[in-house]
Amino acid sequence: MALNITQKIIKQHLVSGEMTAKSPINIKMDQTLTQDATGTMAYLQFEALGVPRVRTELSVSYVDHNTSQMDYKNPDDHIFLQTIADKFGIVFSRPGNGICHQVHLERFGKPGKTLIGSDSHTPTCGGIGMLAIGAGGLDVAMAMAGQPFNLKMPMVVKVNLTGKLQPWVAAKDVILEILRRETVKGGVGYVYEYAGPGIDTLTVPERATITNMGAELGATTSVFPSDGETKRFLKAQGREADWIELKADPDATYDRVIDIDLSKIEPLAACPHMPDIVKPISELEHLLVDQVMIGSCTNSSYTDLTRAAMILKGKTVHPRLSLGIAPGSRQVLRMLADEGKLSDLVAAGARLLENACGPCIGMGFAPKSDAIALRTSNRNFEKRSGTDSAQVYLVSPEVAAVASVEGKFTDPRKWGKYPEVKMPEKFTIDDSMFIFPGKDGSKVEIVRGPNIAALPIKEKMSREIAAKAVIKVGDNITTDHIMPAGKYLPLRSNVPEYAKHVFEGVDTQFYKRAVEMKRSVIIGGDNYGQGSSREHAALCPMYLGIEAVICKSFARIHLANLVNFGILPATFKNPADYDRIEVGDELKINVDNLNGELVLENVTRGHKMPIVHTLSDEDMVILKAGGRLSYAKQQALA
Ligand code: MIC
Ligand code: SF4
Repeated sequence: MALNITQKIIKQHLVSGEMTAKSPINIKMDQTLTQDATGTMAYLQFEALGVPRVRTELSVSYVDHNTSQMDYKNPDDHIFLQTIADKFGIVFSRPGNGICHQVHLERFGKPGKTLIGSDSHTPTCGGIGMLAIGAGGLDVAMAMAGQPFNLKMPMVVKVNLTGKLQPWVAAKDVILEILRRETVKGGVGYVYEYAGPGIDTLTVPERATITNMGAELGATTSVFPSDGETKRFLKAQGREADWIELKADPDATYDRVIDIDLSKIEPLAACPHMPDIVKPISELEHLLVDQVMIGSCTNSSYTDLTRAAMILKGKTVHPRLSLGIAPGSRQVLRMLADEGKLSDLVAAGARLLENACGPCIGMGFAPKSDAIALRTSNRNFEKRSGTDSAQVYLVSPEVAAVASVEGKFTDPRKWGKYPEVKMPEKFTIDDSMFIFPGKDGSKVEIVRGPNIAALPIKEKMSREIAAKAVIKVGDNITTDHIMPAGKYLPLRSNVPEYAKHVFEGVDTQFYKRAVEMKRSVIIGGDNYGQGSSREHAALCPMYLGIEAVICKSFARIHLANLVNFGILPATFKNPADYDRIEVGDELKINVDNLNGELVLENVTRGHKMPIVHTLSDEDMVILKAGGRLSYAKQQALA
């Protein structure tokens, strides 16, 4: 049977299940990655599983989110991560080495392999033909323990690329065009697989920008073929031996096809506050710009920053704005420095930020009140930048660089000659900031500072959920709404403290109310939990006594995280029933038989409404046990 790339990789890694759309499958994960903000929990969970050593081909622990070190909390996390990596056989990427997705693409990703990462932008490595999936930390911990990853067999969209990008039009504009068409929830349940002659015109970093931001579609992942261009990239990284050819069979079939003529795309921006509110730059030229940031895992490659340097060379950033640059990795930073491009950027007035996530997740470089900020990152959710009233637009490095000189949105096609950047034949290779684990970790002491709190675990699910509606929210609620990051990010290893900030930006009384109610239920709209993989958006609500989330529809990773932490995720069978519940209403759900018909009773208003779920048999057992960790422990004991 003819197969597409997604099916080929899944087939090679299938442990159990039927490869028919939407049926539950288990696949073997070759590699894992974590970053520090989700990693501390993932490793505490791994430790709780009692497995002496990781059972993957490769596991890497990156430090890139919490790097500001305003007090002991971040460095405590770092040393915990470093020692636990050594103990369990994990490669540790030291702070200063770069953003996990950029570094993994450069140094470790392999075509045809599977990767699970505790960060939603793990699909970046789809740019070199990996099946790379973002998940909660607990799913990554299970994969490190050698357990297969459980997911629904995805449907596959063929994105048929033809033509060639015009000068000043970038890979970022391609994914923005796809987001404009498909929306932030259009990709749920799908893999976006790139095909067609247009592929030959895109370099690996460009492909990685596209697969990175495929996360914003809600997709399971995105993947490009592994071809001659992939081989050139791996060769330039000194890793030619990691290359294999990978392409879809000529008569492979897909569930859906979208056609994109690259030559027709124009420079675009995602407007506040969603990545799918996309407009051409030419329609935004009346807007003055107060801040520009070039960086993040979407657009911080050598080619991105080199092009920005070429645009800015000999110019000065406009007096009304501040330009921050954050190269994606130490490799990128060193090459820019060695080639004099860093000097060009700094001479133009760019402020050099650390090669880490930084402003993307609201860690520094916040815009001023009401600012219009142009960023090359992937998410412009309200308040994420750290400034509640800021208006963040997502753009390509080209648009960002031109705007930083002009002080306003400017269609870059007016700027003159397009700076062509050649892909290097050899990247600067220096793996000295990785710590490779010793052969035997049994003697290694794990260092735990006071910021590493114990892991909360839920008790078994009772036969009936009797709880109050604690909050009612609308559509497209992101995990940034549920569990704000930014200034609270250092609390990731301390659930009792972090839980005080659940839903803070939406409703300042949430925490108080949840504590008073003891047991409660969240009512949501469509695409509840979109965005990041942060399991704290389930773990902290679980800690506050949330028993169920009932909404119109869920985002994939968040749904899995709710199950992992023993919270029932269900949807209204009749979406109009959403209107029949208000905050404070007393609710009951008989969950004795999760397999049967579930009814949500609004005791306060005297309504009964059917609710449904998409849980697999295994998910149901996990929920009953009080979450995946409780389940794994109970199994281990048995
Ligand atoms: C993000 O971009 O929102 C993050 C911060 O990288 C998250 C992970 C986290 O919350 O730690 C993600 O994308 O999964
Ligand atoms: Fe870091 Fe931003 Fe990428 Fe998340 S999206 S991994 S915060 S750079």
